Amino acid sequence: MIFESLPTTPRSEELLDKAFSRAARSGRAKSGLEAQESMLQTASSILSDNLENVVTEWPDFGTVDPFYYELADAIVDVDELRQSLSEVTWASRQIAEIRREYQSKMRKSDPDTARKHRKQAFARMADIVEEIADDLLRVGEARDSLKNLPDIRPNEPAIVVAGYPNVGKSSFVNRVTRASNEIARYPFTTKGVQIGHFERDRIRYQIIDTPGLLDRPEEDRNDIEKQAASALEHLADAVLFVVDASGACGYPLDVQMELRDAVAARFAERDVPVITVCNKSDRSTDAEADYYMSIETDEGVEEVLDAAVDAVGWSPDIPPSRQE
Ligand SMILES: Nc1nc2c(ncn2[C@@H]2O[C@H](COP(=O)(O)OP(=O)(O)OP(=O)(O)O)[C@@H](O)[C@H]2O)c(=O)[nH]1
Ligand SMILES: [Mg+2]
Repeated sequence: MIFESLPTTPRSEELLDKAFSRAARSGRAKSGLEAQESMLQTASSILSDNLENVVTEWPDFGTVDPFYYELADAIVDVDELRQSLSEVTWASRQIAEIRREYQSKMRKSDPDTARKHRKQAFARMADIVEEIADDLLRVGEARDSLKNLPDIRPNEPAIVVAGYPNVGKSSFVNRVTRASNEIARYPFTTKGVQIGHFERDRIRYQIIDTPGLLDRPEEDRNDIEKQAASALEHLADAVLFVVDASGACGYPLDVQMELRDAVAARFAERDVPVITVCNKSDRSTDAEADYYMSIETDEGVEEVLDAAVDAVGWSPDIPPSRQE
């Protein structure tokens, strides 16, 4: 997960406290002009290094995988975040600039004048850091909400399981992934997104159950859900659309098929195959589907999995970076 390694973002007061108290300590170890120079050097490098570090661990949103972009954008406003990151970069450079300016002013000056310059430099640096206080807060909040996102990897093949509630999506994911499941909390759905893994021909597949995201018509979704659905469109290499012909799920089949058509149309734009699977075949098979299965009796389940793997179309002999 690319957001996992993001470091904590300091708040402006914390950063200033740290920089100026270290500077005071380094000044106490010396005297005269040397003390003032050392203080300037210490404070400015703590400030500009820390500000730079805030930015460098973030991925470049201009080139990041679209799945991550959409995902991040569903949770934080990426445009605002990028703006704040560039303000922080600006501040880091300003601090370095101020240091250079006062270093040359202090050169060969007497200790009293040097002290005056050093104080002036500190005041200007503090102004700069205070100016970006809100940006640091915004970056810190974004980092906190993105850091613990579940580990979905855009460079591993992904099979997305979609369909109306109660049709047996979770039962299927549980059945094919056994105990290797992880229920992940995403901020845009009250139910957890479930991510399971299974292996075929040494390739690891992610299988993702998406409650609350692809189980309603597009127009019933709010903006954040739309964004999350869009992230899934970027991620999926194949979609299993599960229907329940028995009606036990509580939704008539024609309504389920309408949603299937809408989902299929959306994914067709990205050339992602959508396979229609009629589940609960122990009760009814009265639906036009590509495959029929029953989680209850285990009939047809392996065939559905094979079909999904085929649809993904990865070859075990090609490295992941060159698949597709
Ligand atoms: N008879 C029968 N019941 C099944 C089958 N598969 C699942 N069920 C039942 O259908 C109900 C719903 O299954 P879930 O797997 O929770 O359905 P879901 O699609 O994940 O539902 P949401 O998480 O609400 O979207 C459960 O009571 C299952 O036991 C099947 O093949 N046959
Ligand atoms: Mg479920």
